[in-house]
Amino acid sequence: MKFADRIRKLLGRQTLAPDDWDALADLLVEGDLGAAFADAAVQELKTACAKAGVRDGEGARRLLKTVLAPDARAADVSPRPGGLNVVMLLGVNGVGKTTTAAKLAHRWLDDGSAGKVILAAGDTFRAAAIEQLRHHGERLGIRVVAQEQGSDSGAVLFDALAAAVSEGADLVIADTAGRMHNKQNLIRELEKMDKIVAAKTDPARYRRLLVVDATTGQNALVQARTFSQAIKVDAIILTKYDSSARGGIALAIARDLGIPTAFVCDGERYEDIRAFDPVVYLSEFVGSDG
Ligand SMILES: Nc1nc2c(ncn2[C@@H]2O[C@H](COP(=O)(O)OP(=O)(O)O)[C@@H](O)[C@H]2O)c(=O)[nH]1
Ligand SMILES: [Mg+2]
Repeated sequence: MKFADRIRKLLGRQTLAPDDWDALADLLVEGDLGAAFADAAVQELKTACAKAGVRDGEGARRLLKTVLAPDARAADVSPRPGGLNVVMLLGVNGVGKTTTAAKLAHRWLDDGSAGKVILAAGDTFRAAAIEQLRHHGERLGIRVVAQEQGSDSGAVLFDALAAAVSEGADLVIADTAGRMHNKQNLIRELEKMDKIVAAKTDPARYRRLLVVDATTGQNALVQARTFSQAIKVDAIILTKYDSSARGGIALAIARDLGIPTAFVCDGERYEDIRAFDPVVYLSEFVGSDG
């Protein structure tokens, strides 16, 4: 059953009973809001229902959407014309960074947001990661700037930026490694890469996007906190939304860290990426009206 259908079922009664509120909080936790947020949302909902004289489940369901709306925040991270744009994809291993790099290149070439794109193979830990990006580059007909496995990821970024300038590219999409030996290493590495890009890029054209896997639940929030300590994360990209309709994590990250969501990915094909739309997203979470 889809998550929104579970909400609908729970709030299906004519008159809500006191137990229903607790059950709703539990369900919102299952939807990846996290316990504190779920409790706060239910409290707020109770107050809103009392104020509006709403006693039925369907009325409460609609009001729940209003309660959650401030945390459904979209970000437009499309490349801006008139200069070089850089998108750096961050995130732990396996969340879908490399796949998303290719999806973004495909999308922005397709809709004309970027005329020329370069992919930077910044995940230098694994040879397979470099190969994976090269393969996408071949399929998409775009250049991939890479060095051999084990090389310095900062140097790869540096090369990619130089290539973009000399070729007049509009956009560099940088893949990065998510695996570090420990948190301190990760933070240091991120800071270094960030400095290299920031030194050469207009701040309005530089986006740091954290990729999180919707199936990992509250872990994604922990990852967002860790990455935010090292680098300013401009927006989230939520992947694997196809295998989990529990989208509360994007709301939880926005509430906790103030980070909006740029895209939602729901499959492995290039086309399986869509701009985050708060209205659509809340409807998928809580159910659509009408
Ligand atoms: N179902 C699904 N699979 C995805 C999505 N995004 C990525 N994947 C898959 O997740 C796996 C890891 O992706 P990859 O891009 O290599 O992750 P990375 O380690 O962060 O670079 C691959 O098998 C991808 O095909 C998505 O939105 N939905
Ligand atoms: Mg990768």
